[in-house]
Amino acid sequence: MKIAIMGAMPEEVEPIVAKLNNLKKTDYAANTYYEGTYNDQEVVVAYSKIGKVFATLTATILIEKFGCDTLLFSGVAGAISDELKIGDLIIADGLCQHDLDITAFGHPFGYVPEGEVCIPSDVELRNVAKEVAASKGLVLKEGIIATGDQFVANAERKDWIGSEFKADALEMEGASVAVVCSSLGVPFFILRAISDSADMDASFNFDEFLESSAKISADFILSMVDAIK
Ligand code: 4EH
Repeated sequence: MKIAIMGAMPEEVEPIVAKLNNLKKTDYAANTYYEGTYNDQEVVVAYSKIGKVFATLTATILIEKFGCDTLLFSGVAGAISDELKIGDLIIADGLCQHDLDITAFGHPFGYVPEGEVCIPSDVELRNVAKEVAASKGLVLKEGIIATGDQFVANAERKDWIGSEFKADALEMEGASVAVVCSSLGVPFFILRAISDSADMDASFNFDEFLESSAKISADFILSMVDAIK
């Protein structure tokens, strides 16, 4: 087994790269990939850069070039659900693209022919996460995560995404990973810690809590690597 661990921003993967042994850096496709071991488990870590296109590229390379057979995403998200506060963890049971719109042809938001509005993540990995959370006494929320190429800092847009997709959190990469992994038959898992509430305070809160929330997510992902192997 070789586990890909992906984030979007440097802050999201640095706490993970810092704990690897036998580190080997490879530059490929205008990005850097970190191969190494965590407690003897082989992993490949990378941050994609922000947004759906870069995330698609990186997820594909982790699988097709580096031979990863499981993908874990770690990062931060904006909360939609009022139950989610800064630092809280959410795992995606499904991912959708809130900015995908061919409704002019009578299709629902988030849908294109031969695709699906909401792509489910791997049930076994979700169960591992629940066991890890229980063993650490941590609360994990499970719900739909909506992805789009927008930093949402607007209560109206956030509420629309919440009602249209029944989403509890939003970010800019998860659904790309879902499309790549489901297409290639690779089990995947998306974890996010809340950095802001996607409202008018979002950019301010994001800057303040990116590092601390990214670390909360990264620590949990490393515990999952231990639990998987
Ligand atoms: O990778 C992008 C980062 C914001 S853009 C998506 N990430 C963080 C999750 C996220 C998010 N996405 C959409 C957290 N809060 C979000 C929100 N809307 N409200 C970025 C951030 N800093 C510098 C440059 N770009």
